[in-house]
Amino acid sequence: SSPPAHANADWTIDQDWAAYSDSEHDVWDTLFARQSEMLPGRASSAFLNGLDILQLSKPGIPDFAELNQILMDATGWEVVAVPGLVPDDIFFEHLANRRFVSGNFIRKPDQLDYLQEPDIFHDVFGHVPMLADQRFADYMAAYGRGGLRALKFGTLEQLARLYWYTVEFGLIQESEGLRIYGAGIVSSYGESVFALDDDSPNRIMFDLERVLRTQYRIDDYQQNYFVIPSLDELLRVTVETDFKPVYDHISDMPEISIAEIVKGDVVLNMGTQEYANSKTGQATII
Ligand code: HBI
Ligand code: FE
Repeated sequence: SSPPAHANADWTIDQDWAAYSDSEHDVWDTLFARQSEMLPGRASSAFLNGLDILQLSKPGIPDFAELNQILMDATGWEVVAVPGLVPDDIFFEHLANRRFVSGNFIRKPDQLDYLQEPDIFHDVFGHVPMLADQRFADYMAAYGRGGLRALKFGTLEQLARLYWYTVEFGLIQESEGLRIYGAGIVSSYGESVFALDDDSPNRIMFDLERVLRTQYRIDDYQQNYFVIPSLDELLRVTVETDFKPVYDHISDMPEISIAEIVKGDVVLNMGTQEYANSKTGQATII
């Protein structure tokens, strides 16, 4: 498909920051206050550092020109405005070139908890703080390059699961405890609590092949979350792995459904806060 008439060939548009109304800035401030209050002790240190470095606590919707001065210096990334969802090839091309696309619109006051397309609060509050971390910044650019390859191989469905279970809904094991870093969680009031505290979902140690085989749900909180041991490890695994042989290897394996535990999974026991092999029960040191 081709970009709307007011957009550039790469689907970017002017953020037009001066056009936001007072009530739109108020929606940002309301969402910001609610999320930032609960995130200490829940969000990863990388995310909280990013909020701080990027000065996102300033009132009102961030002005990308200002934000980009800091972000560029930190990791070489910039945020560009788009009208909404963009085609996959355009999305990956931007990521590979260290441009994160953000919707320039904000949800209405009666949609604080639910919206269909990612708005500026999800995109900027949820995603951009992590892009101030060098390891995550490099991971996202590598993901963009991987996306362009996946389009050629016809394996976008598999690769999109990696984005879903890390960038959108990832958990990280820090020395102080389990933390959230996925944008879909940190930008959601309900899921920020559910993902860490609720007894029902599984928290499974990240395994690349396992994640690429796992379906996901877009209609409700996740039932399976994947836990990375560190951002260094996430970056290492993804840049050191040639995904083509992995796609080939899993092509005739069954997909894994949204709430399933399979042989080999290392799962967090919420009672003991220890990880154990799901079948043998043997404890795992991480
Ligand atoms: N466009 N604006 C926008 N934001 C996204 O997160 C996005 C997109 N287009 C495609 C896309 N995501 C997905 O197809 C990829 O995650 C695979
Ligand atoms: Fe997102």
